Amino acid sequence: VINFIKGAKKYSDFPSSSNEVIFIGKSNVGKSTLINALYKNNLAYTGKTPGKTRMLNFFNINDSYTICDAPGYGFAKRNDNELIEYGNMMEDYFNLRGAHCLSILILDIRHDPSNDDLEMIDYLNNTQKPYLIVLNKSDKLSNNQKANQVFKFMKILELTKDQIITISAFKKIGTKELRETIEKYILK
Ligand SMILES: Nc1nc2c(ncn2[C@@H]2O[C@H](COP(=O)(O)OP(=O)(O)O)[C@@H](O)[C@H]2O)c(=O)[nH]1
Ligand SMILES: [Mg+2]
Repeated sequence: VINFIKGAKKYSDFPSSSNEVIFIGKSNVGKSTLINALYKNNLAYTGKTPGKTRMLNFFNINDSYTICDAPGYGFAKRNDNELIEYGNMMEDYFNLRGAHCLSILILDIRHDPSNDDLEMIDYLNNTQKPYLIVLNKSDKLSNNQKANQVFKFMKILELTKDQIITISAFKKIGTKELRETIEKYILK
């Protein structure tokens, strides 16, 4: 069974879990679309209203692991209070979550990483927790453009080709392979 568990903003409200995957990225990069493509239609909320998406939303994947849909960062309209709230929530998550945890950082393949993206990557490097970089919206580019962008991301992020996964959540290209990669990691 794949189902929504709950939304939570602070550590004491997080559901218990021993294996977990968290999906992180800017607003609109396709986090919720990706979760639905990987696991189940209409599982994660993909609308534009921020309300529900301002918390961490947890889902149960066949009782074998949990996934977490994180709110998007770098949203221009967010005020200081919201930014502090976001920061505190993510600090709680990364500092206190004991679960065997894998982060999936989603970027838009069409655009260079923003300062917010680079800060998040820095942060993940500092937590020393494992993460995968996923380039989404590949359906928007030609094969040539895709190859150029992957090369650019490799240089900017100082990663090798196999550390970057290219997908289209919308067209479900590369999503089966991504789920296999996630499960190989999280269930070992
Ligand atoms: N063309 C294209 N659009 C996508 C893709 N993934 C997501 N989108 C669109 O991008 C918008 C934001 O998606 P959403 O999943 O809500 O982003 P989130 O804010 O990161 O959760 C929606 O209009 C999606 O249909 C993709 O792979 N290709
Ligand atoms: Mg979302």
